Amino acid sequence: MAEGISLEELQLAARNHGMPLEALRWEITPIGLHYLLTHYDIPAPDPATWRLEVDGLVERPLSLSLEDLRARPAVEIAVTMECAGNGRVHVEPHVASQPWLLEAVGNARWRGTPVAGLLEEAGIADGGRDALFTGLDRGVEGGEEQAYQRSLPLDELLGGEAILAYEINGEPLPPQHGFPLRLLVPGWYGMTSVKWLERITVLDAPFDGYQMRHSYRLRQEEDEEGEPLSRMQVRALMVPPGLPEFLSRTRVVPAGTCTLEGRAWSGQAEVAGVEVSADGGKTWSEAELGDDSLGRWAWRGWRLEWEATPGEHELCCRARDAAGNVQPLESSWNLGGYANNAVQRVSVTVTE
Ligand SMILES: Nc1nc2c(c(=O)[nH]1)N[C@H]1C(S)=C(S)[C@@H](COP(=O)(O)O)O[C@H]1N2
Ligand SMILES: [Mo]
Repeated sequence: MAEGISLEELQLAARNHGMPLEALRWEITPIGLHYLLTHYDIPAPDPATWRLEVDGLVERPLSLSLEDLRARPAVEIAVTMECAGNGRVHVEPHVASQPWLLEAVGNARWRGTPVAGLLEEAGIADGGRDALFTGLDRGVEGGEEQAYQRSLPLDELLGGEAILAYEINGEPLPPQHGFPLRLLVPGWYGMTSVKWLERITVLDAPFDGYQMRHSYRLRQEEDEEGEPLSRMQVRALMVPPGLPEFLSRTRVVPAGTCTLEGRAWSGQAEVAGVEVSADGGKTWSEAELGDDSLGRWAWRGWRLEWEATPGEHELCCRARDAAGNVQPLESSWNLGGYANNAVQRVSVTVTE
């Protein structure tokens, strides 16, 4: 984080707030504390006239009101969502975009109707392979005027647990989270979960728009095709312990037993464990994992009692998942500064 951020980045950061890390204490993130990321402006659709259109390669195009959607089979799932740019500020050289440190995450209870059921009702016509989700918000990015649009393979949607969500934590979606309806794809980075949905279009190939072709790909160079981002990498975060110093945010902790706690998640496999280091990653101790009562798509709590001795310490936490993925100690660079799941480091001064 050697270089400063620009006024343009500050402009983005002031609109798109993160989840203060002390909010990791809540198993379900209260609505106003969940992170936010909106590329363009927040639209203000009229729920009385708003409709969701389902078209393209379908046997029966659908046009549904919010009431129609609420009358369909409903499920509620706890889902941890993280922006693919979380950790961006820690990659070097600096990538100019929304300057996330580590706070672009939240865990909410989302209620809605399964996407699979809706697509089955519309009926996939011959050649249908992918579904394009179009939001109501428009803007200019990379010189192209566009709606925010992303597609997903039908296999992923028909076999998965994606929902069209109209509630978060028991409330109708607030404007900033996609009112009246958003896609929610558990396990995938946030860009997948299109907000302010107005249309689902079945296509015979992945959509080739800006948010697919240019953004959200792991690339080292502009002219490289790269790999599309999909599922969230494994990550643990901790509640910064003790007291913060106002400006620097460094932590002050009294000597003695200090409970370190946080949450861990992975979109690729279940969380298998979390380790904590008090010496910048040289030695590690296994933390105790909390239960998985919120289900597969939500983060897991963890805790460890740390015997804090006077002096300067660098606390780190690192998660691993059942597929064998482990967080790296160092950040690695890519053009978009995406998917940087290097371990969190918290500087702590322990006082007598
Ligand atoms: N229509 C639309 N959907 C969108 C976006 C957007 O700008 N417009 N941002 C995406 C990105 S990059 C993320 S990380 C998540 C953030 O969701 P949240 O703001 O509800 O936390 O929404 C995704 N869905
Ligand atoms: Mo994002």
